[in-house]
Amino acid sequence: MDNLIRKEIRALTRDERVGLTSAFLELKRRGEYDKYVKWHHDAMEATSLPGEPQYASFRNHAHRGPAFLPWHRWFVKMLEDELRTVGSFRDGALPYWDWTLDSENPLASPIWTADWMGGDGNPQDNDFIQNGPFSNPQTWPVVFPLVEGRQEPLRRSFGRLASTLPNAQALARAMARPHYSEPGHFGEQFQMGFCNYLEGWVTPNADSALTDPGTQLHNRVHNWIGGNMATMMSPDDPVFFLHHCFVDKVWADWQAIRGRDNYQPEEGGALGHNLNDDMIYGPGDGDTRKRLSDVLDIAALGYEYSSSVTPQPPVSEWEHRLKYNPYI
Ligand SMILES: [Cu+2]
Repeated sequence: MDNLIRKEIRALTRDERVGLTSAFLELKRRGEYDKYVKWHHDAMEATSLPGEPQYASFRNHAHRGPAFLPWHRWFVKMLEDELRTVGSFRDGALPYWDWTLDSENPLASPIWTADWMGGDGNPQDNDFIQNGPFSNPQTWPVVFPLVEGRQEPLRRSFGRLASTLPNAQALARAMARPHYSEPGHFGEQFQMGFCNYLEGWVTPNADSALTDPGTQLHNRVHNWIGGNMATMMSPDDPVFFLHHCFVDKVWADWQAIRGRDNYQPEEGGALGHNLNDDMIYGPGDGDTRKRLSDVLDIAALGYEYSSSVTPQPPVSEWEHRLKYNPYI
């Protein structure tokens, strides 16, 4: 079977967009969506619910460490496979949102239109979003924070927690890193491995070429969107998956340069972060639970990425890319 081709959000037809948003709504209606929110929540370090591990050595199993990329690769793939069980998305592939294309004018991104993912929240009304396919709490109830019986609309707060989206220059700084991870393997600002860089923990304190203050890249996108996206339950907002699809593409692009099997550490890292460790706290159950080493090859998982984006980004973006593109 041919690989699925994941395209940039701007390259989808209107029918493809509607097919995708309808499939998200159908998974929610079937009661199959919120398990993704729970898996993500349970894999995170900070705890907010009774009965969760409180001991100091408890480590985040999906973030702030090298498992970040493979854990989320499988998380996104499982969701994509389940979306494809819905008729409207039978032949679909999840699109990626290249947020660097929108860094100069994030509010004008086509992703926020009412026939795509909908727009910003209303600060006068708890940051609840006002339009789009996910604004109706009857059809897109957010169960927050996974407390039985409590539901509310989706929240966003564009630009409040971070004032800008990451730009192509910041992304190129990550792409230029030669090692997947570096000794220590913790998500702190002087650990300059590719994965830590892309997750966003390397700040201008460690790389003065970065122009935005504070947290970067993947983290910054969560914060710029705000609302549910800035919580442990960030998959409550389906834009999570379009964001993480791009993060996954960036990793696949880096793997094409540096080698697919260039994962570190092989051993000696935190539990759940070594090459042959199982992914902890999902994603998946039983046969769908994977080891990190099972997901290093996207072709073996049945998909690839289209690099063509329509329309072309502004010239200045391309200049950044040409200047820093490690292919050249
Ligand atoms: Cu995550």
